[in-house]
Amino acid sequence: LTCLETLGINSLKQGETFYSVLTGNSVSLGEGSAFSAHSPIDGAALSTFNNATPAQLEDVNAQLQDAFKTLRSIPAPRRGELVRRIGEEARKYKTELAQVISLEAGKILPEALGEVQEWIDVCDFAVGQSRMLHGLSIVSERPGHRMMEQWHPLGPVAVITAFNFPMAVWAWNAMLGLVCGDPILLKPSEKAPLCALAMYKIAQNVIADMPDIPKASVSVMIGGRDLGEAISASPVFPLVSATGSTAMGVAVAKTVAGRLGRSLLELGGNNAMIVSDTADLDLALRAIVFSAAGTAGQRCTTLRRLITHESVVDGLVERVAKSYGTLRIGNPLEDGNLVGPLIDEGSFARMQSALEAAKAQGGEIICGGERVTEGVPAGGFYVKPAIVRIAHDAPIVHEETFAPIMYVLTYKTFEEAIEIQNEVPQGLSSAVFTESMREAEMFMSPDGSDCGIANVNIGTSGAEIGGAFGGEKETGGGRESGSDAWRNYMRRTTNTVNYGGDLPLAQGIVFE
Ligand code: UN1
Repeated sequence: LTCLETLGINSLKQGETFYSVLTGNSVSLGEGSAFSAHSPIDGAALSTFNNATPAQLEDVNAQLQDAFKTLRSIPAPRRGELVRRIGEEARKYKTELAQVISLEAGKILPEALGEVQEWIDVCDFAVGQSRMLHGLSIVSERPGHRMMEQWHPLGPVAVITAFNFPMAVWAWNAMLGLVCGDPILLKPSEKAPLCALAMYKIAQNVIADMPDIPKASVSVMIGGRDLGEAISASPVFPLVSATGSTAMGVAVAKTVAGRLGRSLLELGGNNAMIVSDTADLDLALRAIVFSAAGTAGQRCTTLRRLITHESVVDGLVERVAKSYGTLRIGNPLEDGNLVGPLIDEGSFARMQSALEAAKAQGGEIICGGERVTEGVPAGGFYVKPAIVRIAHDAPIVHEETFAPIMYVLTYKTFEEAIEIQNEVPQGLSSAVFTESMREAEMFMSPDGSDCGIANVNIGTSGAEIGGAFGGEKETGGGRESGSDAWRNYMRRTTNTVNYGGDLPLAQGIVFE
């Protein structure tokens, strides 16, 4: 727990209760009910908070609006300098930050370090972007006229995150949002509030040395569902970016749409990999094990459906099961462990009922699913990753269970494989393993995968930050992180300028 000390998180409390409302200008305790966040490693209580209430949002909103008035006219490269320095701080404290992720989310340290690296990477990306917020120059149909686009800061942005990527998802939104000129209010998962305090500390340390940057540009409110609802309903936020379950996303989307705000959603995945009869199976094996068992199956990009050609399925499943047998399961902070705990007991219970449902629907459990209690810290919910052979259209296969269960399905023709891949309501990530150029191209074509991410000879998880991240259908349609995702955080104006001495009307209209 020295990481909490080193990062200065322990200074953010009154007695034993951590602050829930932090705006840079002030910190205060929540005024709602108390809750404790527990470490999934051993179930021990890590921190105590009081929920911030919707009433407390009012003062924060006023601070965010004030911050916006200043931030929007600070030159974007200067805002890039802010993000550059935040990236340097994150580099300096990479290990400690990763330890906080491991403590709260149960992620093994190498993957937690990878998550902090995503934050650092997106800082670098955003710094460059801060000098590239450009719009188009457009020819006008009228003499003596020209047209152009400008991208302006949008306003305060609310970022609602999930427990499983407590730092990276905030960073995708916040680092880009800041260079775009938007103050960022984070409402983190109540399962990972210390990660939020760590990020707040890092950013506020930088802001302390940059007096021109309004402090509330990086704010945090830790609270429950009622706070999320109040944020979604508040016209202060032209954009609400939310990551989590589809049910949560639908609730946010409805409320935000009700006031004609924008939502940026990154919701459930039910990601599949097609393994063709031409595939390099050694490569596929490694990708399957990382994507399906890594992070204990708790990534939105986790591989959940393995769609295998019927001629290679038996051998492949045997090799995956054998490899699962060698995976070290245990304390995520200990060297050599590759699978940490599930986030909590509820998650374990949902995994067990999914496995029961799979059996009832004709599935055969090839291996795994059971709780591990030996050689792991008591009080944590450690499980063996499960492999289930089942029909592609069994109802449970079409649901996302946030745990390490991989359903193995078979196909005969490649067209059938793509149909199976696309038949679920979610549309985040997908992959094909094939040595056939035709299959690879077909998979990426308009007739292929309907997901936001479609990989060839790479697993479904572990995307780089440079691409646009997100997916279709129940995944919510948002795209975050790289490519042109910065545009989410800005508003576009179209300017038509008349430098002539006449006033010709568009469309040739004569009005005299
Ligand atoms: C998530 O699980 O919410 O592609 C994000 C990946 C990571 C991000 C996952 N870069 O697996």
